[in-house]
Amino acid sequence: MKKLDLNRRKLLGRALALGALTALPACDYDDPAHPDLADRFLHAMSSWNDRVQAALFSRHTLAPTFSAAQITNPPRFNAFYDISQAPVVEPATYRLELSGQIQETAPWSLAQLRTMKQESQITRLICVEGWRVIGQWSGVPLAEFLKRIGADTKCKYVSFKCADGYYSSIDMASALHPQTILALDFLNAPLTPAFGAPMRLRIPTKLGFKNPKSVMSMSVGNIYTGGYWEDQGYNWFSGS
Ligand SMILES: Nc1nc2c(c(=O)[nH]1)N[C@H]1C(S)=C(S)[C@@H](COP(=O)(O)O)O[C@H]1N2
Ligand SMILES: [Mo]
Repeated sequence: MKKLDLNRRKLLGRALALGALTALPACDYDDPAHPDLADRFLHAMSSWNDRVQAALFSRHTLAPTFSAAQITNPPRFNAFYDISQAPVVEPATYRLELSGQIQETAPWSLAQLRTMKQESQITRLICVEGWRVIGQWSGVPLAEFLKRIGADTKCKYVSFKCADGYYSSIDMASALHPQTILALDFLNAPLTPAFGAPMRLRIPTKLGFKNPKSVMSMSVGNIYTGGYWEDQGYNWFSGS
C-alpha cells in the first residue's frame, strides 16, 4: 500500500465514482515500463466499465436536444494543439476513404455525402476538461451511411482517422444510434477547419473526445483500434 499515494488514491476513487475518466494524462507514473498494481487495476476497471456502459447503452435512448436560443455563441475550440494549428483540408478534393468490412469501399466526395438525407440536431458537447457547449450540427446519419456502403454492422468497431493524426473508434451500437452523424455543417454553414471541416463525427451520446474532427478515413472491423486520448488512459466507451 506504500506505493498507493494520495494522488493515486484520489484517482482510484474517481474511477470508481465516475467511471468515465480512468487516468489523467498528467498522473505521475512511477515507472512507465512497469505499470504497478494500481495502474493495472485502473486499466481493468476501465475495460469492465466499457462492458457495463455498452450493456446499458440503448439505441432508443436519445441524448438531450436544445433550442436554437440555447446554442453557445461563440463556440469553443479544443484539440491537442492551438487553434492556429488546425489542419486545412481542401473541400473540393476531399475524399472520405473507406476500408474494412465494407462492400462498397469507393471513396466519397463531399458532394456525394450531401446527396444523402441530412439530419440536423442541436445537442451538447461535453469535454472532460470540464466545459460543455451546445451547438447545431447537421450531416449524414452514420447508420444510413453504413447501410449505403454495405458495412457489416455485426462488426464490433467503427474507427476514424483525422487530418491532424488524431484518431478514435466507437462501438457498433453507438455507430447505429440515430443521433450519430457524419457532420458537414455547423449552424447550417459548412464546418470551418478548426471545428472539423470538411467532416467530423458528431456523437452526442459520447464525450467530446469521441467526436473526431476532419475525418479522412473510416474503417469497420473487429480489431480494437483505440484512440488518441483512449490510448493515454481515458475510458474508451465514454458515454455522456
Ligand atoms: N481531429 C481532432 N478531433 C478532435 C480533437 C482533436 O484534437 N483533433 N479533440 C477532441 C476533443 S478532446 C474535443 S472536446 C472535441 C472539441 O470539439 P470542438 O473544437 O468542436 O469544441 O473535439 C475532439 N475531436
Ligand atoms: Mo475534450
